Parts: sequence; structure tokens; C-alpha cells
Amino acid sequence: MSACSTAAATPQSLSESRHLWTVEEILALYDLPLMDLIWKAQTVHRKHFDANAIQRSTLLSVKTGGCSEDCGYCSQSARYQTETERERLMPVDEVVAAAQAAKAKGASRFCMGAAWRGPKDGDLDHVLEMVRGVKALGMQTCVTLGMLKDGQASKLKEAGLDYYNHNLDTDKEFYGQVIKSHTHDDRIDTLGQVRDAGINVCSGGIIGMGESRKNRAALIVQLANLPKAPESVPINNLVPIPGTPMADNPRLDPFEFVRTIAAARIAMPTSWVRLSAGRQEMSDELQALCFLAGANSMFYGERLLTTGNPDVDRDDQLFARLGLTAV
Ligand code: SAM
Ligand code: DTB
Ligand code: SF4
Repeated sequence: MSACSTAAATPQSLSESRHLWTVEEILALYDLPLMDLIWKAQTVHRKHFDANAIQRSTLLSVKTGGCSEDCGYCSQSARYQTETERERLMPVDEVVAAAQAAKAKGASRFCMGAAWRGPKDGDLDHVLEMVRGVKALGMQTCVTLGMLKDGQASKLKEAGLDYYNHNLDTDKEFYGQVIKSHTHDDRIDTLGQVRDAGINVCSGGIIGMGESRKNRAALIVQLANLPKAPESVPINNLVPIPGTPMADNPRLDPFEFVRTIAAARIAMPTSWVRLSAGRQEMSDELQALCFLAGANSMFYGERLLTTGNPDVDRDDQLFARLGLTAV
């Protein structure tokens, strides 16, 4: 069933009535035969994007481990005994050198991640320097620093930040089973601060954490129905980390992952949908199916934050074999 946005009387929402998705609608997409779902997603994709162009971001963990939060999937939480060692915030020159190397290999955006609940003001000043340095290379900039306090987003904007990554991660109803140290509403609050500061929003989630299909559909609804849909939507497949509560989670059916990409593409037609964590364990054929289902962005480079990603030679070969171009 379709419904138009009549609530939230901002000038923008009054001028642009738009479809608000329901969980039932997204579940109906999931229930389609896979070929029908992919066809639908590919049709939507081609209306808004070049279907052969993939955006590539390189990630760097600028502050690793020792995080106060208890996110049940994360290698960097101080609450779990994992192989990830706690490290200090990296020096700015090392970060800029890593960005330069990523640019030389063909990444258009550099994303810097920190294992924080949120940045302290002194640490933020240091990150602002990183953003200025990376921006000066002519790359798009992205950071993911946790929850923001009043005024921090505007400082990031002034420094030249293009994107802030802050995932809703999972359905509001399931969130408390994965994370207890902060709430889904806290995440929404930070997304509002990012949006209000004029920074592009990057927000998505993780699947394979033991959530139901209904939870997956609800996550997509919660992302798509934000006051404005995120410009970038990372879909992560859980990377099970030894030592975390999710170490032994069963692997989700890969076709369920493809369905999630397709549903995200249909619900957020103009967003970049990123095939994110979990690519190392995927065959080339499965990745091609994800692109066919509407993914048009990915992480490029041997490492994500603490885990591996396919090496660039394998990705370059995949691009050549599929006739994909990098944007
Ligand atoms: N601390 C900040 C935060 O929580 O927003 C930024 C870093 S945090 C590691 C960024 C995102 O990485 C998480 O929101 C989650 O979606 C993803 N992530 C972390 N561990 C993961 C895992 N084991 N598998 C898949 N995605 C993961
Ligand atoms: C996102 O959604 N996925 C990236 C990025 N945003 C920061 C992080 C994936 C992390 C995977 C596990 C790790 O390497 O620690
Ligand atoms: Fe900390 Fe982010 Fe990991 Fe949660 S996901 S434990 S906030 S680094």
C-alpha cells in the first residue's frame, strides 16, 4: 500500500510528497521469486544510475579497539576478548599518506573509522586535520566516529567532510538484542545532526545477526523513511569475529543477502547501495548478482577496519571481467 508524506511539516517535505514504505511492502518484495525481484531492482537501478558504474571507497581505521560500547558483532568492543589490539589515534600525516595511496589505486572516497562511542572534542580536532588533509588530495571524505554531540557535525562540515557514516545497523525492535550501551534513537539523533549540518548521510546495516526477515525489511523501511533517505547505504554481511557473542552465528543464505540488496535498491532508488563487509567470503558470481540486484558501491582495498577485504588485483580483474567502470 502506498502512503504519502504529510507529517513533519518542513518546507522540503511539504514541497516533495514522497512514498513512505511499509514493512509489508518490503516483505512482499522479499517474497517475490528471485528473478522477478532482481528484474524489478535492475529496472529501478537503470532509471537512476549507469548500471555498469561502481563507486569505490577505501577504509582506514584511524583509531582501533578499546571501544566502550557493547555491539555484539564488533571486534573493537573492549567488552569482548578478540584478536584486535587497542591502538592510539593515528598521526595525521600517516592517514593522509594512506589516502594518497588509495587515490593512486583508484578510490574516489576515503573513509576514516574510529572505535569510539563518540569523539571527545580534542580528538575531533585531530580528525578535522585528517579531513582537511584528505580533502586537499581531491578525494571525497567520509568519517565514522560514533555518536555526535551538538556542534560537532558543523565543525566536520567546515573542515570539508562530504559523508558521515553512522549505521542504524538493524531494526529498532531487534536493536536491544545486539547493543545495550546505546539505542536506535541515539543513532537516529546523530543522523539528524549530520543531515542538519549539510553533510551527506551514509547509513545502512548488518544482516546475518540472527534477525528475522521481518527485521531486515523493517531496517530498510527505517532507512528509506528517514526525513531524507541516506545518500549512501552500506549493506554489511556479518563477519563473525571470534570472541564476540556472534562468533558462531550461522551464515545467512547468500540469496537472502541478494534479496536485501534488491529491496534496498527499490526502496531507495537514488541512493548508492554499497556491497560492504563480507565480500571476501563471496564468490565473484555472488558479487555479480549483488551488482545486478542494484549494488553500485563497494569498499576497495585489502582491509576494512579490522578484517580483510578482497585484494585490489582480484577486484580489478572482476571489474574487467564484468565490464564495470569505477566512479
Ligand atoms: N564506532 C563507530 C560506530 O559504531 O558507528 C564507527 C565504527 S563501526 C565499526 C562502523 C560499522 O561497522 C558498524 O556500524 C557496523 O555496521 C560495521 N561492522 C562492525 N563490525 C562488523 C562485523 N563484524 N561485520 C559486519 N559489519 C561490521
Ligand atoms: C560500514 O557500513 N561498513 C564498514 C564501514 N561502514 C565503516 C565497516 C565494516 C567493518 C567490518 C568489520 C571490521 O573490519 O572490523
Ligand atoms: Fe564501538 Fe562502533 Fe564497534 Fe560499536 S560498532 S563497539 S560503537 S567501534
